[in-house]
Amino acid sequence: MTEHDLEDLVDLDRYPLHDPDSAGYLAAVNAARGSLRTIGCAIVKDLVRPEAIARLNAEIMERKHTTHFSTQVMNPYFHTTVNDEFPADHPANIFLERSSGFIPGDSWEPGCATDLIFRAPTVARFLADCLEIPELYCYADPLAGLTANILDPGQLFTWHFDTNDFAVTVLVQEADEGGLFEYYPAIRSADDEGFDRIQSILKGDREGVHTLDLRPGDMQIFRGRHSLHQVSRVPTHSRPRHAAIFAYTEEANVIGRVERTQQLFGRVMQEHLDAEQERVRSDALID
Ligand SMILES: O=C(O)CCC(=O)C(=O)O
Ligand SMILES: [Fe+2]
Repeated sequence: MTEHDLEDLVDLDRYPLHDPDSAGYLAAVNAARGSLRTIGCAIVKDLVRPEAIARLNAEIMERKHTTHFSTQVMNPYFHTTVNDEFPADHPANIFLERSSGFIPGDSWEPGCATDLIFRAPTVARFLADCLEIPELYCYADPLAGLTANILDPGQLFTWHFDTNDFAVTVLVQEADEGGLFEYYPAIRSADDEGFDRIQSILKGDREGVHTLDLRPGDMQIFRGRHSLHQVSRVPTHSRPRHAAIFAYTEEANVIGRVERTQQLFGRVMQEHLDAEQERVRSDALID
Protein backbone atom coordinates (compact mmCIF):
# COMPACT_ATOMS: atom_id res chain seq x y z
CA MET A 1 0.00 0.00 0.00
CA THR A 2 1.02 3.67 -0.09
CA GLU A 3 2.52 5.75 2.71
CA HIS A 4 -0.03 4.69 5.30
CA ASP A 5 -2.01 1.56 5.84
CA LEU A 6 -5.73 1.86 6.31
CA GLU A 7 -5.20 0.09 9.60
CA ASP A 8 -3.20 3.02 10.96
CA LEU A 9 -6.04 5.38 10.11
CA VAL A 10 -9.24 3.48 10.78
CA ASP A 11 -10.08 1.49 13.91
CA LEU A 12 -10.27 -1.92 12.24
CA ASP A 13 -10.31 -3.67 15.64
CA ARG A 14 -13.63 -2.14 16.51
CA TYR A 15 -14.90 -1.97 12.89
CA PRO A 16 -13.42 -4.87 10.85
CA LEU A 17 -14.11 -3.31 7.44
CA HIS A 18 -11.62 -5.72 5.88
CA ASP A 19 -13.70 -8.72 7.04
CA PRO A 20 -17.32 -8.36 5.84
CA ASP A 21 -18.25 -11.79 7.21
CA SER A 22 -17.21 -11.01 10.76
CA ALA A 23 -19.69 -10.46 13.58
CA GLY A 24 -18.19 -6.99 14.18
CA TYR A 25 -18.78 -5.93 10.58
CA LEU A 26 -22.37 -7.18 10.56
CA ALA A 27 -23.12 -5.50 13.89
CA ALA A 28 -21.82 -2.15 12.60
CA VAL A 29 -23.76 -2.45 9.33
CA ASN A 30 -26.98 -3.45 11.10
CA ALA A 31 -26.74 -0.58 13.56
CA ALA A 32 -26.18 1.92 10.74
CA ARG A 33 -29.00 0.47 8.64
CA GLY A 34 -31.40 0.72 11.57
CA SER A 35 -30.77 4.41 12.16
CA LEU A 36 -30.61 5.27 8.45
CA ARG A 37 -34.02 3.68 7.98
CA THR A 38 -35.62 5.44 10.92
CA ILE A 39 -33.96 8.87 11.13
CA GLY A 40 -31.91 9.04 7.93
CA CYS A 41 -28.67 9.43 9.85
CA ALA A 42 -26.06 7.02 11.20
CA ILE A 43 -22.93 7.75 13.19
CA VAL A 44 -19.97 5.39 13.25
CA LYS A 45 -18.35 6.53 16.51
CA ASP A 46 -14.56 6.88 16.57
CA LEU A 47 -14.08 5.19 13.20
CA VAL A 48 -10.95 7.25 12.50
CA ARG A 49 -8.23 6.76 15.10
CA PRO A 50 -7.22 9.78 17.22
CA GLU A 51 -3.64 9.86 15.82
CA ALA A 52 -5.08 9.77 12.30
CA ILE A 53 -7.45 12.64 13.09
CA ALA A 54 -4.40 14.71 14.02
CA ARG A 55 -2.95 13.88 10.57
CA LEU A 56 -6.21 14.70 8.81
CA ASN A 57 -6.34 18.04 10.58
CA ALA A 58 -2.71 18.77 9.66
CA GLU A 59 -3.60 17.98 6.02
CA ILE A 60 -6.51 20.41 6.20
CA MET A 61 -4.32 23.12 7.75
CA GLU A 62 -1.69 22.66 5.01
CA ARG A 63 -4.36 23.09 2.33
CA LYS A 64 -6.50 25.68 4.03
CA HIS A 65 -5.15 28.49 1.86
CA THR A 66 -6.83 26.79 -1.13
CA THR A 67 -10.31 27.02 0.47
CA HIS A 68 -12.94 28.67 -1.68
CA PHE A 69 -15.01 30.73 0.78
CA SER A 70 -18.36 32.10 -0.31
CA THR A 71 -21.34 33.77 1.33
CA GLN A 72 -24.91 33.54 0.12
CA VAL A 73 -28.27 34.59 1.48
CA MET A 74 -30.36 31.64 0.40
CA ASN A 75 -33.55 29.68 0.96
CA PRO A 76 -33.31 25.98 1.99
CA TYR A 77 -33.34 25.02 -1.70
CA PHE A 78 -30.16 27.04 -2.41
CA HIS A 79 -32.09 29.71 -4.32
CA THR A 80 -31.15 33.33 -3.78
CA THR A 81 -33.99 35.24 -5.47
CA VAL A 82 -37.59 35.94 -4.48
CA ASN A 83 -40.25 33.58 -5.83
CA ASP A 84 -43.39 35.62 -6.57
CA GLU A 85 -45.57 32.53 -6.71
CA PHE A 86 -45.36 32.28 -2.92
CA PRO A 87 -46.16 34.71 -0.08
CA ALA A 88 -43.38 36.68 1.60
CA ASP A 89 -43.11 34.41 4.67
CA HIS A 90 -43.14 31.15 2.67
CA PRO A 91 -39.97 29.02 3.09
CA ALA A 92 -39.11 29.67 -0.56
CA ASN A 93 -38.90 33.36 0.38
CA ILE A 94 -37.02 33.05 3.67
CA PHE A 95 -33.37 33.79 2.98
CA LEU A 96 -30.69 33.00 5.54
CA GLU A 97 -26.93 33.37 5.56
CA ARG A 98 -24.61 30.60 4.48
CA SER A 99 -20.97 31.44 4.89
CA SER A 100 -18.44 28.66 4.62
CA GLY A 101 -15.75 27.32 2.35
CA PHE A 102 -14.64 24.15 0.64
CA ILE A 103 -11.13 22.84 0.14
CA PRO A 104 -11.42 21.43 -3.41
CA GLY A 105 -10.64 17.93 -4.62
CA ASP A 106 -7.51 18.91 -6.52
CA SER A 107 -5.83 20.10 -3.31
CA TRP A 108 -5.33 16.52 -2.03
CA GLU A 109 -2.55 14.50 -3.58
CA PRO A 110 -3.14 10.78 -4.06
CA GLY A 111 -1.97 8.81 -1.05
CA CYS A 112 -2.35 11.49 1.61
CA ALA A 113 -4.22 10.15 4.65
CA THR A 114 -7.53 11.90 3.86
CA ASP A 115 -7.46 10.67 0.25
CA LEU A 116 -6.53 7.17 1.35
CA ILE A 117 -9.56 6.80 3.62
CA PHE A 118 -11.85 8.30 0.93
CA ARG A 119 -10.58 5.90 -1.75
CA ALA A 120 -10.24 2.73 0.32
CA PRO A 121 -12.40 0.08 -1.38
CA THR A 122 -13.22 -1.43 2.01
CA VAL A 123 -14.64 1.90 3.21
CA ALA A 124 -16.81 2.24 0.08
CA ARG A 125 -17.99 -1.37 0.48
CA PHE A 126 -18.94 -0.72 4.11
CA LEU A 127 -20.82 2.48 3.24
CA ALA A 128 -22.69 0.74 0.41
CA ASP A 129 -23.73 -1.99 2.86
CA CYS A 130 -24.91 0.59 5.41
CA LEU A 131 -26.89 2.44 2.73
CA GLU A 132 -28.22 -0.82 1.24
CA ILE A 133 -26.87 0.07 -2.18
CA PRO A 134 -25.22 -2.57 -4.44
CA GLU A 135 -22.03 -0.60 -5.05
CA LEU A 136 -20.52 2.85 -4.45
CA TYR A 137 -17.91 4.67 -6.54
CA CYS A 138 -15.84 7.66 -5.52
CA TYR A 139 -17.43 10.72 -7.14
CA ALA A 140 -15.18 11.23 -10.17
CA ASP A 141 -15.55 15.01 -10.05
CA PRO A 142 -12.03 16.47 -9.72
CA LEU A 143 -13.22 19.26 -7.38
CA ALA A 144 -16.28 17.88 -5.54
CA GLY A 145 -15.19 14.27 -4.89
CA LEU A 146 -13.05 14.81 -1.82
CA THR A 147 -13.55 18.12 -0.02
CA ALA A 148 -13.35 19.63 3.43
CA ASN A 149 -16.05 21.92 4.71
CA ILE A 150 -14.49 24.83 6.60
CA LEU A 151 -16.43 27.04 9.00
CA ASP A 152 -14.17 29.79 10.23
CA PRO A 153 -15.12 31.83 13.31
CA GLY A 154 -18.35 33.74 12.67
CA GLN A 155 -19.54 31.42 9.88
CA LEU A 156 -22.52 29.08 9.58
CA PHE A 157 -24.05 26.73 7.02
CA THR A 158 -27.73 27.55 7.33
CA TRP A 159 -30.80 25.30 6.96
CA HIS A 160 -30.95 23.48 3.64
CA PHE A 161 -31.64 20.27 1.76
CA ASP A 162 -28.88 18.47 -0.12
CA THR A 163 -29.26 17.67 -3.77
CA ASN A 164 -27.39 14.37 -3.27
CA ASP A 165 -29.25 11.41 -1.76
CA PHE A 166 -26.64 10.91 0.95
CA ALA A 167 -23.45 12.46 2.33
CA VAL A 168 -20.52 10.99 4.24
CA THR A 169 -18.67 13.25 6.64
CA VAL A 170 -15.82 12.85 9.12
CA LEU A 171 -15.61 15.57 11.74
CA VAL A 172 -11.93 16.50 11.99
CA GLN A 173 -11.89 19.57 14.24
CA GLU A 174 -14.86 20.63 16.33
CA ALA A 175 -15.57 24.23 17.23
CA ASP A 176 -15.10 25.18 20.90
CA GLU A 177 -18.73 26.20 20.87
CA GLY A 178 -21.47 26.12 18.20
CA GLY A 179 -20.73 24.60 14.80
CA LEU A 180 -23.25 21.87 15.64
CA PHE A 181 -24.91 19.64 13.08
CA GLU A 182 -28.68 19.91 13.53
CA TYR A 183 -31.47 18.31 11.54
CA TYR A 184 -35.17 17.66 11.36
CA PRO A 185 -35.59 14.09 10.06
CA ALA A 186 -37.92 13.51 7.11
CA ILE A 187 -39.48 16.97 7.26
CA ARG A 188 -40.52 16.45 3.64
CA SER A 189 -40.99 13.50 1.32
CA ALA A 190 -41.22 12.92 -2.41
CA ASP A 191 -44.93 13.80 -2.30
CA ASP A 192 -45.16 16.24 0.61
CA GLU A 193 -43.14 19.48 0.60
CA GLY A 194 -43.75 20.03 4.34
CA PHE A 195 -43.70 23.82 3.87
CA ASP A 196 -45.45 24.61 7.20
CA ARG A 197 -42.98 22.63 9.29
CA ILE A 198 -40.05 24.02 7.31
CA GLN A 199 -41.33 27.55 7.81
CA SER A 200 -41.47 27.20 11.60
CA ILE A 201 -37.92 25.80 11.79
CA LEU A 202 -36.62 28.64 9.60
CA LYS A 203 -38.33 31.07 11.98
CA GLY A 204 -36.53 29.55 14.96
CA ASP A 205 -38.84 26.83 16.27
CA ARG A 206 -36.72 24.04 17.82
CA GLU A 207 -39.38 21.36 18.16
CA GLY A 208 -38.36 18.16 16.37
CA VAL A 209 -34.78 19.39 15.81
CA HIS A 210 -32.06 16.84 16.63
CA THR A 211 -28.60 18.09 17.57
CA LEU A 212 -25.80 15.62 16.97
CA ASP A 213 -23.10 15.06 19.54
CA LEU A 214 -20.40 14.56 16.92
CA ARG A 215 -16.78 14.21 17.94
CA PRO A 216 -13.59 14.25 15.85
CA GLY A 217 -13.14 10.77 14.39
CA ASP A 218 -16.85 10.03 14.06
CA MET A 219 -18.13 9.23 10.59
CA GLN A 220 -21.63 10.47 9.79
CA ILE A 221 -23.76 8.96 7.02
CA PHE A 222 -26.67 11.26 6.28
CA ARG A 223 -29.62 11.22 3.90
CA GLY A 224 -30.08 14.96 3.38
CA ARG A 225 -32.61 15.09 0.57
CA HIS A 226 -35.66 15.01 2.84
CA SER A 227 -34.17 16.12 6.15
CA LEU A 228 -33.70 19.85 6.70
CA HIS A 229 -30.27 20.42 8.26
CA GLN A 230 -27.72 23.06 9.22
CA VAL A 231 -24.36 23.57 10.86
CA SER A 232 -24.97 26.26 13.48
CA ARG A 233 -22.83 29.37 13.71
CA VAL A 234 -19.26 29.09 14.97
CA PRO A 235 -18.79 32.04 17.34
CA THR A 236 -16.06 34.56 16.61
CA HIS A 237 -14.02 33.50 19.67
CA SER A 238 -14.01 29.79 18.67
CA ARG A 239 -11.59 27.62 16.78
CA PRO A 240 -12.71 26.91 13.20
CA ARG A 241 -14.75 23.77 12.48
CA HIS A 242 -13.24 21.35 9.93
CA ALA A 243 -15.07 18.39 8.39
CA ALA A 244 -13.85 16.05 5.63
CA ILE A 245 -16.59 15.28 3.12
CA PHE A 246 -16.46 12.11 1.04
CA ALA A 247 -18.71 12.07 -2.03
CA TYR A 248 -19.69 8.78 -3.66
CA THR A 249 -22.02 7.93 -6.51
CA GLU A 250 -24.00 4.83 -7.40
CA GLU A 251 -22.67 4.97 -10.98
CA ALA A 252 -19.03 5.15 -12.00
CA ASN A 253 -17.41 8.22 -13.66
CA VAL A 254 -19.94 10.88 -12.66
CA ILE A 255 -18.85 14.54 -13.07
CA GLY A 256 -20.68 17.62 -11.72
CA ARG A 257 -22.41 20.28 -13.82
CA VAL A 258 -20.55 23.43 -14.82
CA GLU A 259 -22.96 25.89 -13.15
CA ARG A 260 -23.03 24.19 -9.74
CA THR A 261 -19.24 23.69 -9.78
CA GLN A 262 -18.72 27.38 -10.46
CA GLN A 263 -21.06 28.23 -7.56
CA LEU A 264 -19.28 26.00 -5.02
CA PHE A 265 -15.65 26.26 -6.09
CA GLY A 266 -15.51 29.53 -8.02
CA ARG A 267 -14.01 27.80 -11.07
CA VAL A 268 -14.40 24.80 -13.36
CA MET A 269 -11.85 22.44 -14.90
CA GLN A 270 -11.43 21.05 -18.39
CA GLU A 271 -13.12 17.80 -17.27
CA HIS A 272 -16.31 19.73 -16.45
CA LEU A 273 -16.34 21.47 -19.82
CA ASP A 274 -15.68 18.18 -21.63
CA ALA A 275 -18.47 16.40 -19.72
CA GLU A 276 -20.89 19.24 -20.51
CA GLN A 277 -19.89 19.06 -24.17
CA GLU A 278 -20.46 15.30 -24.07
CA ARG A 279 -23.99 15.88 -22.70
CA VAL A 280 -24.74 18.40 -25.43
CA ARG A 281 -23.42 15.99 -28.05
CA SER A 282 -25.55 13.06 -26.89
CA ASP A 283 -28.60 15.34 -26.85
CA ALA A 284 -27.77 16.45 -30.39
CA LEU A 285 -27.59 12.83 -31.54
CA ILE A 286 -31.20 12.22 -30.57
CA ASP A 287 -32.23 15.04 -32.92
O1 LIG B 1 -20.09 20.08 7.42
C1 LIG B 1 -21.01 19.30 7.56
O2 LIG B 1 -21.12 18.57 8.57
C2 LIG B 1 -22.08 19.16 6.50
C3 LIG B 1 -22.38 20.43 5.79
C4 LIG B 1 -23.53 20.25 4.84
O3 LIG B 1 -24.64 20.03 5.23
C5 LIG B 1 -23.29 20.27 3.39
O4 LIG B 1 -22.13 20.48 2.96
O5 LIG B 1 -24.26 20.09 2.62
FE1 LIG C 1 -25.98 19.51 3.60
